[in-house]
Amino acid sequence: MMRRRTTTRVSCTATGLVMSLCLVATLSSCTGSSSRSLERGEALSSNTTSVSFRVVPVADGIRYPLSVAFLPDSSLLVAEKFGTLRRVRGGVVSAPIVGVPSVYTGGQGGLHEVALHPDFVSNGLVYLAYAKALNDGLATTALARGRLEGDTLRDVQELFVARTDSRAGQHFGGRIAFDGAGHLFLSVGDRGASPSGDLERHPAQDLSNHQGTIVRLTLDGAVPPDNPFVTTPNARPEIWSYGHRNPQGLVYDAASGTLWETEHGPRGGDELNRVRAGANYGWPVITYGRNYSGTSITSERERAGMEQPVTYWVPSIATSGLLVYTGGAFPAWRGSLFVGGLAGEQLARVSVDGVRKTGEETLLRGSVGRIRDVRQGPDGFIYLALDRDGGPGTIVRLEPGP
Ligand SMILES: [Ca+2]
Repeated sequence: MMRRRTTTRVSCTATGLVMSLCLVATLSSCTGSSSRSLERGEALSSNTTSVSFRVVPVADGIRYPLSVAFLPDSSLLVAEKFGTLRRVRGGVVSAPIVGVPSVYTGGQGGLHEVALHPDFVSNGLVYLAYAKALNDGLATTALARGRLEGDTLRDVQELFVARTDSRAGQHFGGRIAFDGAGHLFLSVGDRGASPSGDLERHPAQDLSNHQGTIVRLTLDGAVPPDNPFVTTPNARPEIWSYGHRNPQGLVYDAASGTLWETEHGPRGGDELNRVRAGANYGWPVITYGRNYSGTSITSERERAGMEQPVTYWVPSIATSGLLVYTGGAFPAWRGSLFVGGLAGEQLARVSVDGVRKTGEETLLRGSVGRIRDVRQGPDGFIYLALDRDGGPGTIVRLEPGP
């Protein structure tokens, strides 16, 4: 493996990794001449071309950001774990946007995703995926949309409530992707159901609930008539794929017509999957991970009728946030997948030839914090939503250059 070094610098006079002084200032005031190394920015390259970039602060004053979406005016919507949605404009963070549905925030539950309708410019519609409290202490994953007017969300409609009813606080999934052909995909986690006993009867292998699935809906929340299980007895007709654990990365690559997904494995076994209609991704019957205690879940790594991941991570990097890069700022990275890591505090760049992984390098290892979301800005820069274990959150972006 080749080992190269990418110098990651930020032109900023603030001290400390959090860069709090610069983050609240405008970018222009952060471009002093006393450049310093933000962090080590070491890139471990494997069959890839190293690219020089710097990390530039965009905003702080955010608490536990989970998801970021760009508005046409280049301002940002930021979804925070504890159920608030804010707008960031010119580095200034707004008060909470009014009208967001009530969010269940216990355990890992929160406001997991904000995404704009493909025709947002004409209809102003914004989708939210979130954990929703039900009766009797139960919670599940839900999808709603509303029309953004200024800093208010109006006419909010609940479009889908997953059948995952559980008192567990884990594994809500909660990512949204659009295929550009009138459908949206929503990821739903397995709600932490124990991978023990008869693994083939685990809820993620059971089509009568939504645990551990990607669902496919029309943009209005209806079931598309060509979904794979609409005629299967006892199956939920919204299901597009199943056998997932906790999918917290989901992106549709329009160029190749591919839906990409990342999911958290248990101890080891985080996965990047190419999601196909009706396919079974195997959890927990097959996995490259083990129980957190170190004990074995299964010795099976593959089985006929179950999909293999395109790649997997052992040890886990805790995959969260997924981007297919198509911008002009980093031509060498065009077509690459960028995978955010929580526990791993790193950004994985995975190159693919459409189906297979052709290379991987690790960026920003241990240097910026937990990466919750990865997005491409209208400027072609790569934006990261960061948190430090639920503490102060920041938005930064990668720009080309030394
Ligand atoms: Ca799998």
